Amino acid sequence: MYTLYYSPGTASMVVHQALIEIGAPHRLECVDLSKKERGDYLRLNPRGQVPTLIIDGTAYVESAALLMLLAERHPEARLAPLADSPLRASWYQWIAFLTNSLGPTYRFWFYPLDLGSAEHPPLVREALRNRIEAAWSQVDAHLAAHGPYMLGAEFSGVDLLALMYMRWSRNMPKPVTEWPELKKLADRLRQRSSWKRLYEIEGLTEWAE
Ligand SMILES: N[C@@H](CCC(=O)N[C@@H](CS)C(=O)NCC(=O)O)C(=O)O
Repeated sequence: MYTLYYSPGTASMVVHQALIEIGAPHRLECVDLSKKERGDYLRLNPRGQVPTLIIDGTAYVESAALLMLLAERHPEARLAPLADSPLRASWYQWIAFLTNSLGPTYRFWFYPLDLGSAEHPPLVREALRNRIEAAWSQVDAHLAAHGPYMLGAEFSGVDLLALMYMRWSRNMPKPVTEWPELKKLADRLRQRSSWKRLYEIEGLTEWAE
């Protein structure tokens, strides 16, 4: 039994959706991110962020790491290509690419205080926007050549990570649905029953399909 500390629509989404895809029994604990004081939760996650996943009594953090861990613990769910498949290298590569190039940049976009100001100066905002869009352009070109999924013909956990990050662009100046291949991937993934279930449980509405 896993316990996932989550907050709707945040970086915990990918872990939550992976648990649903796997069908692994899990308990959910909602963390109220609007409260500055996170008290006891800081003992599980010293930065007070979500997600945190409890496995056998130990707390683990970082969404991409938790996705990989779950994929490896439940190989039958096929969220990762088999270890001896040539696609396994691409799986690591794209998870690292997405989490490195999009994760921190989105974080700065949504949390200007991380960079020291309540609101970004226009030049910083523009720079962050450019970095996010450059990463999405690269993914769009990759999908055009090697799609329809991130690893080609087969769905995998990389698509779940991409889907979470894609959703976060929905109110940005250029949402991912403005890139043709990203839109196709988003539309395809938003049809998955795990996505619909995630929306029900987390009480989400925007960008459902
Ligand atoms: N690198 C972390 C980032 C986690 C993160 O930034 N989570 C946000 C929600 S998307 C959060 O907990 N924000 C509340 C806060 O920082 O106080 C991961 O991918 O797990």
